[in-house]
Amino acid sequence: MMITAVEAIPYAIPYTHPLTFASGSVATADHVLVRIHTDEGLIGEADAPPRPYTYGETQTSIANVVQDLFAPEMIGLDPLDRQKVHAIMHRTIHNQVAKGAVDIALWDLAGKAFGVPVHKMLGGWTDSLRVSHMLGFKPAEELLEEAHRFGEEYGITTFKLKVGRRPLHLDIEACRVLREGLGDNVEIYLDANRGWSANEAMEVLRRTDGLGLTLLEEPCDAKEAMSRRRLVERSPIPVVGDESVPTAGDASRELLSGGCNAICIKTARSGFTEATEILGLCTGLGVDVTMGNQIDTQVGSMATIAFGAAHRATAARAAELSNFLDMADDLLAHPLQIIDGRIAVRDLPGVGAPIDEDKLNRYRTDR
Ligand code: MUC
Ligand code: MG
Repeated sequence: MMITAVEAIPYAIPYTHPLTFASGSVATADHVLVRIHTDEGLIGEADAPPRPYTYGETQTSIANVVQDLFAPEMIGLDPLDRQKVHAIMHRTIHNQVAKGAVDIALWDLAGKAFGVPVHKMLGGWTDSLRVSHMLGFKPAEELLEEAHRFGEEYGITTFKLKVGRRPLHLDIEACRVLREGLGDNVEIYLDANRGWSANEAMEVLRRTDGLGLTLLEEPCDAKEAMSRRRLVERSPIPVVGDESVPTAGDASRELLSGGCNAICIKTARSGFTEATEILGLCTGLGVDVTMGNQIDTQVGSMATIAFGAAHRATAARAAELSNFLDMADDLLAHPLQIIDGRIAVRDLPGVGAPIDEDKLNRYRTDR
């Protein structure tokens, strides 16, 4: 099999409920669909969600990097020779989301070529994942109403609260209202997207003591190494690295230097190949992982599901898989469903995310 063409198709789908968090806000899914074509007629596909406030990539930069830098070198290669494609991508630094999408599209192709679902190729641990829902910035009572609604409609019992606001009492109050309103059997954890200083995060931990919060993700910038290490040493709950750990090298640096003691894996920025390396590092060191969401579409969420369901460690905690519910539409041909708080894998060859061509034609912005 040979790669004959690589497409990077920009498209835009609005959100019905925009998500706001400490580092940014998402009102439109202005993503890129990466498509790798082969001489056998098989097509590998993956979604690339640009997050300029997190990694510096934009819709245009992702499309350009894939088309101008990666595609010319990839054409003619066997798509199963993933390491050769990685060697090409390695020559360009950063651009994690562009690289992640190319990697996932290659895995999608491999699954389609072998007639096997990728979740089986990667490990085949389970056939469904528990879902965690992300709550963006809102007044505390609205957050509680949203959490109740997601509990009732979808059976979700795990919530990641976006924090990192100032004054700190806004988030402290939100934690208190959610815990009192949801009871003790619901898991609540926090993600500050670097919104605080390490000392502010320490103050929040002190003032939320007793509320049973389980994780604190990216409380401050990991580059503030000394204060971050002090926070990690003193925190009673694991401090999760997210945007500070897109690669295995970043994860090893942050874990070994004490910048975090748990890792959020996101397939959108690590692909399956690098995510596997990160996961191996974490299980080897005895560090917990979460499956994160880069404000993914259903197409992107299917990739997270394929990877998360493949491994015991990634399936242990609820995976962040509900952001797509706030989108007006999607490119996925068969909509995902959350039932009893879980999403099932798809037993289709590849990642299991066939695209609705009519919808792609409707939402693509390059024609
Ligand atoms: C998260 O976990 O941080 C927000 C920005 C981004 O890149 O991902 C989201 C969710
Ligand atoms: Mg995060």
